[in-house]
Amino acid sequence: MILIKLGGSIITNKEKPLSPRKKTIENLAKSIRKINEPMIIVHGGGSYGHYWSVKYDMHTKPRKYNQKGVSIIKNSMIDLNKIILDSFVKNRLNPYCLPPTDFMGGNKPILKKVKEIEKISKANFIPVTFGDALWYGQGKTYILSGDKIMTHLSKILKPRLCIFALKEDGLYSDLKSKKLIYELKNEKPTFSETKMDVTGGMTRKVEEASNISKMGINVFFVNGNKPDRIVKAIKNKKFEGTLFRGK
Ligand code: IP8
Repeated sequence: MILIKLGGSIITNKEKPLSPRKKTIENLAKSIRKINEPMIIVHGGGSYGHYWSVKYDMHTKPRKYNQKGVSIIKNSMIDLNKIILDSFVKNRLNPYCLPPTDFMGGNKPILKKVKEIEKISKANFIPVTFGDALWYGQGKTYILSGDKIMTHLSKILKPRLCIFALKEDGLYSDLKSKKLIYELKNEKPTFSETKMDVTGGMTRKVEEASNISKMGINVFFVNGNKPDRIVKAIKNKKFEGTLFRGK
């Protein structure tokens, strides 16, 4: 079984509020069709969830946030999720929509529910979940990042590998020359980031990727604009991107 995270910056245009990149989503769906192995898809918030989270000042820390904001963020994620699901259905992928409320209790994954997701994926459905605004308890809510979901699912399901589809080729050792880092083992690169998401952008992604690789699972950062690279990483062919080596 494999886990694929479709980053918000690849499935939406982050420069423009509420703008899905439908052609890219379509291309991703077409490539995903070439994968014949059980998988789970997680997607990010991009110019949907992040746009509203910034507007309503909602973050990953559980707090009593503006309730109208929570509702609007949740609604926007449903809108984005529906676009992904429609594209998947059109490409005969049998998506099975699973909002994170289906397997999260507060900020912890529910073991039994997560194990059920694996069964759903092995029965030829593609479970599709996403980062979201979630109930924490005692009147508090928080933003759960799709990247964090990747770590939760990995810990319980131990996938064969994880893919993060980004809008860049991978991690660069130098932003100016865009020199690609091909492989990392037991090391966390340090880099500066100017534009941050409410969930922590690339810093968060690197954090979760290295957490997952420490579980002995290979994690690939791949350019989602070249979705064949996702297929290559999965099929063990010559791969272009950054590998966080877990084994
Ligand atoms: O883009 C965050 O998910 P991410 C989703 O995976 C929201 O960090 C609601 C901002």
